[in-house]
Amino acid sequence: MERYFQPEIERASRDEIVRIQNEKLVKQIRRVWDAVPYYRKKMEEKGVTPDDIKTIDDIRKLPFLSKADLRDAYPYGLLAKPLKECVRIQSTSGTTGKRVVAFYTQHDIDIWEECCARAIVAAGGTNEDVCQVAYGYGLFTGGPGLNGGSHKVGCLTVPTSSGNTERQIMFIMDLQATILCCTPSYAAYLGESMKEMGYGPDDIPLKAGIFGAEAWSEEMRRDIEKTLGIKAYDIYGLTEISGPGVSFECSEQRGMHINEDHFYAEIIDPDTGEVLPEGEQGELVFTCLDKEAFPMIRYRTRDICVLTREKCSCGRTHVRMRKPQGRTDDMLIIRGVNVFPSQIETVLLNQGYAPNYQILVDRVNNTDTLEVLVEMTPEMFTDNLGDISDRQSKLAAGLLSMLGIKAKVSLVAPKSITRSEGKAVRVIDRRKI
Ligand code: DLL
Repeated sequence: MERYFQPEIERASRDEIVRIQNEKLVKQIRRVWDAVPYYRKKMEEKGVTPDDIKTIDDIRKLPFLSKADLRDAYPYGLLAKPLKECVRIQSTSGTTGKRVVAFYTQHDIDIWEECCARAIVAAGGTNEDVCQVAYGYGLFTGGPGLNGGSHKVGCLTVPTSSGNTERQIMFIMDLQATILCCTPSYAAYLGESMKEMGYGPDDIPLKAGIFGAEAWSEEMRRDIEKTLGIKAYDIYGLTEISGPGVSFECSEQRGMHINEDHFYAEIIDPDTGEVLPEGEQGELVFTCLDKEAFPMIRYRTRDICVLTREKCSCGRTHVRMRKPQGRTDDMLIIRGVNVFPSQIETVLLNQGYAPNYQILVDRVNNTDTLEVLVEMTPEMFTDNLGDISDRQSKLAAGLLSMLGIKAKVSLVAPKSITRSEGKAVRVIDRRKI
């Protein structure tokens, strides 16, 4: 039976959700106008005042906020509460320039942790579970967010943080952990290590995993589920909007429900800024409806995504987002063709490889080159050059059909590509160096 952490709001009617969103948006915009000169200036430039915002549909009148604004206003320029009311920061490196520093009041931490608790309960978590949190703790939001959510659900929380794989496995086995929270790439690595130590899926006490913070494919999900003997749930979020738990998967595993009583989502055309209709792919934009200290308004995430309001069999009514396909800034343009690392991963996993690969992009004689280093699994490892060459050709053909461009494939020995304990580094683009 499906369980919910906050059933009333998670299953609220559409009308009720819209009523809450209308009310919260009007209040939030008036508050940031009064408290944050940076927002007021941006709104004035767009010719809009709080009086123009009466319902959630009026959100389209508001200016967007981007990473560049965060850089301009660093560190305190977007703070909407006095420092004495703020109790925490979290921070992420971002891909360019200054780090993002996000601020929280106690209220902000409470709603963030509640969102993570919703995710844990959706993955089957109860106060009988032992929940091992192997996301990094500290400035990264993964550890603190899931840790707080796990407390709220009443799980026995095991705050291992990331790394030290042997110790992770020891705690999973000794404490009989039932829920594992970490990045999908680290989950795959833990699975690989446990298999090597002789643990099969039936020996491993875990029943569910809550994996996010990076793009991962359906094939990778199936792989992890099989090795660890669990159901693997996706969780999404970003530091600017709070951290993990902005959206999460339910038992349906068909998209992540956005906690839209707190975070309002839109999809826009990344080139024109035009809001796109439901079902179309574009850039995801979030507005924090009731966050106090760092209330991002129409923040452009750069994540490429699709929203759907199709009814979900889990009973939750909140809008769902598809797995982000990648980020506008992850997208590689190789010989004029858009390539997402997730597409390459899909081809590799479909041909029986593990998700251990690296994508090398370079420019030789003014032409972009794409090379994919792929680890052979121990079972396929061979020194028969003919076999290796056949495998390489098959992978190259799969990549050509998925991407529409040629890639050089190099098979490498098992364990030769560095494993990651947090977000995996998949792409080395030498064109920028
Ligand atoms: O990664 C927050 C998080 C922690 C989410 C733990 C889930 C679990 P940042 O470091 O600020 O925050 O990175 C945010 O990571 O804009 C996406 O591009 C990417 N991302 C996060 N979750 C997913 C996911 C955390 N489930 C950026 N699938 C976001 C794909 C994801 N990409």
